[in-house]
Amino acid sequence: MRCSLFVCLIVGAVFNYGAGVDPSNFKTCEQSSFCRRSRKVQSSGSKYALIRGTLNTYTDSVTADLINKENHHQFTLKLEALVGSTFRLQIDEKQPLRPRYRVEHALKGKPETTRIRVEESDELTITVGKSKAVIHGDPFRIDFYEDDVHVVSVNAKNWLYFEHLRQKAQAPAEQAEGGDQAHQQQDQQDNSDMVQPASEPIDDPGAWEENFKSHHDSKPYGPEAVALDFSFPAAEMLFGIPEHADAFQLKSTSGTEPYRLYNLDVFEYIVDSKMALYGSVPVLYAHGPQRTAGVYWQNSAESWVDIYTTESNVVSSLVNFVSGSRKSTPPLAHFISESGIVDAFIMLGPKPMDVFKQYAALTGTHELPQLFALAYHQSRWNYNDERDVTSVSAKFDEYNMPMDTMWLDIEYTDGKRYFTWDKFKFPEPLTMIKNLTELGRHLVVIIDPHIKRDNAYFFHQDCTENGYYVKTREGNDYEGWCWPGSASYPDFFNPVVRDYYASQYSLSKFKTVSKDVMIWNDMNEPSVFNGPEVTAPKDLVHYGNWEHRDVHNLYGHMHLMGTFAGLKQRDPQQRPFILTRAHFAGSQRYAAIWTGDNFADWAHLQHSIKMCLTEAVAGFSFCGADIGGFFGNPDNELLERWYQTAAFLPFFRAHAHIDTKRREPWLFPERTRHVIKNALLKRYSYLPLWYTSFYELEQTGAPVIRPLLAHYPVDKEAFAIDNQLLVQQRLLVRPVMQQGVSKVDVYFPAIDDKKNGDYWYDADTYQRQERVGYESIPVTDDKIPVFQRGGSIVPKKERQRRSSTLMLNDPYTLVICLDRQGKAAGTLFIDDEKSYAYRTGESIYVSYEFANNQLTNRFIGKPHFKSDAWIERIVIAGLGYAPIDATITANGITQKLEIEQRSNGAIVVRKPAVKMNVDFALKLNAA
Ligand code: NBV
Repeated sequence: MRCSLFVCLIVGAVFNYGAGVDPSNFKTCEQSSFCRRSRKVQSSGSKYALIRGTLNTYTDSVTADLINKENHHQFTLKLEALVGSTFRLQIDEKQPLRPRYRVEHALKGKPETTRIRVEESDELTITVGKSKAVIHGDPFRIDFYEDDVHVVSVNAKNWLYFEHLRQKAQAPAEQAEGGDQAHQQQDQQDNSDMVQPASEPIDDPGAWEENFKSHHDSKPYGPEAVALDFSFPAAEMLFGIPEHADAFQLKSTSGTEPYRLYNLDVFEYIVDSKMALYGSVPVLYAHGPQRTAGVYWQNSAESWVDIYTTESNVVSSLVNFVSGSRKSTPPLAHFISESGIVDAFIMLGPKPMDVFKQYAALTGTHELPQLFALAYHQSRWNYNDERDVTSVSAKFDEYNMPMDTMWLDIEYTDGKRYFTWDKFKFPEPLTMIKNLTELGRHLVVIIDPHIKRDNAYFFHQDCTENGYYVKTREGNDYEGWCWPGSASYPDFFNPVVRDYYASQYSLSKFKTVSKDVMIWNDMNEPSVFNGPEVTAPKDLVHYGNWEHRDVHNLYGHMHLMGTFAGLKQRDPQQRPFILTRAHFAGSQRYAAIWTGDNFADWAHLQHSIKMCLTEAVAGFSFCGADIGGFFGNPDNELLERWYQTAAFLPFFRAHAHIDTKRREPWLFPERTRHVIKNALLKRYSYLPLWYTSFYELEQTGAPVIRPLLAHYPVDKEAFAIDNQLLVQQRLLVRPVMQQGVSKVDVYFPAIDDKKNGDYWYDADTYQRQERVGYESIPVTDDKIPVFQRGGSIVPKKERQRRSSTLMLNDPYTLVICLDRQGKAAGTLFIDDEKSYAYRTGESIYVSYEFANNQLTNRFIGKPHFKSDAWIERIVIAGLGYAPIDATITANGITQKLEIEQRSNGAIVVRKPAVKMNVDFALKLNAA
């Protein structure tokens, strides 16, 4: 590892290289005072009630006051109805000593509200279309119904826990000195007209200050946790709340640690763990055969989530069904956050895809990426110099392997001063970049948020002079340690700092890159080597006088907002590509993510699928994992399998630690090279499908990769499957993620409870699977099971090129796999693959339909884009007979086309040669 002696010492001490994560460097719930306090409520319950007579009804919401019957503290409650079967519940203190933080910038905009109908009896019933919320006053609880089915309850367990802000009961010595009083007094001045609640001590040694290892948290505002339980009577399993290196289905946390949401740089993270990782997306889904619902807990402070589900919920409900008894306790989630308010969005589905879209309607989607971003990326820490970059790029050509993007990690900079280059290793960056872009390739460079405290560094000078850094409690610039040595952290919460930061990306300032260079934001949790839990102290102060405690999980998100704005300003025509490690709800609007510093072993390969599936349903379809594993050296087989797996995850990048052996594909024996090359070619052949899927994600919020339950919601066997994934509803992929296997079990899901299923066609051989359930599928080193759903049409491009940008005008292949009725349908999106022109109609969006032996196309909107591409071949599987030829009618001309037979009864219609923006009908002719 290359670092200065001092940084190395700190890094070594914190990270303990080579040993895997040391969990004792990170807090448990018991070590985190707000978590242990809030969790205690699980045994005692708490007592909140609505105050009669405080109800106010508006066209789209109701408000009322809530009281804690034990200490008489009052709160305001607001329940708002949003368009799309979603309610928003907000609870805040009625008269807080200082305002409590409300998350900003996570939602894509102000959610659209809708008109409600209110009926008051013993309860308060709020109805919107098929959705209904019933508020019970004492004890306080809200039940949510969709189509009269009870799907979510809030506070059914009475675990609502809201620590009101209070004054510290002072020790006599402290009173004399002033102590924390100064801070509080200043805050209280703003609220001097409010009634101050009495000081009320909380019996917890960590309430007013907390120590962890050698770190002290001064906690000037004392205890301020919020917690609430959500139960899901119609569900059998829970999933969501990334980022954890764990299974797709959430496990019960009873008697163990809750899942933790706190953006952290966890070195050599372990799998099957509920420990926090780099991102925090507090959205959770509850699924059962008839209903899916979700909760987005909008809070950016450190949070923990307890899950109560009998893992055997699926089994136990079967037992209950047979025995005639009622279902066991419904799955339950208990969200616990250190500060902020209760701000929960309750999404009522009713189906999985509905609820994913409801979440996307709140927090947005990734923009359609440039096509190159969906192709293959070649990275390592580090490509040493210009020659290295140029020669790696040339080697891909020499070995006829496609590659779109080269990446440069931190060593390209001048001493980890971002926006600068190491002039010895990279004397002519613009020439190097031009050499790449002339081949249709791109470059991505890393820009981290820690800023070297070097008085000769312009960025540091600007931030110091203008007060742009995050501050300590005393008002000084916070100083931590990271790659550059002593470093400070821009306060991206300040819009002026974001503007300054964005402007650094302009080509007039960052002169040594071109507009084709894209950005990788790493270490933005933020990672602070000598900070508590390798991050920033919670009592730092941000813009608006908010503590870091309140906004920690949003820091990376705010960093991304600056980068995204910068790239847009730099070139308003071009869609930015940004990769980020830290993320929060809504960060998907700005960046793709990857799963961080994984390990070269089979377990981490398996977790790449589990983790990206969870991220995808939480808004982050654009997800991938370092191919080969960041740490360690994969053997040939693991690397081959990793490429094959990653080719079916949206973000497709090889990356490795600086201390690992070089592992570019040509450094491996011929057979491994061959397998890797095939995986790359397979990925490139499916680029039109990936691209169309991302367009549809942007339009509808439908995730690009999906768990089986997304489309097979009644099949209980499929609920927890996380070693298979769907690409849209078109492909089913079951990567090989174990060593030395010659067959794997693939699960073919049922579409109903009578065990009917889809047809599935092997994507290479067209061999058809007709049965529901597990099938043992043979694999070779060069093959993983990929099936196309009967009933779908998949657009492909099968010509081999050195990069995706050179494929723009290449012809298309349409692969049509027929369902039981001999029908199929599928869409294709085409534009310039780069600019925003598609937003003003410069595109072709076409739906293909096959029925009655005929293929037709239908344009969705006008096909305005001028494409030179055309349809080169049409493959049809599942016809059940051999047509002799086909006729195509386009532009008023009818022509005969040849047909070729393939294996397993598939046929190929050769050279329809019809342009992509032309209406046509193609008919198969039987003998
Ligand atoms: O910038 C160096 C690495 C990077 O290669 C990796 O992908 C990031 O996750 N970075 C973390 C910092 C050091 C990790 C030990």
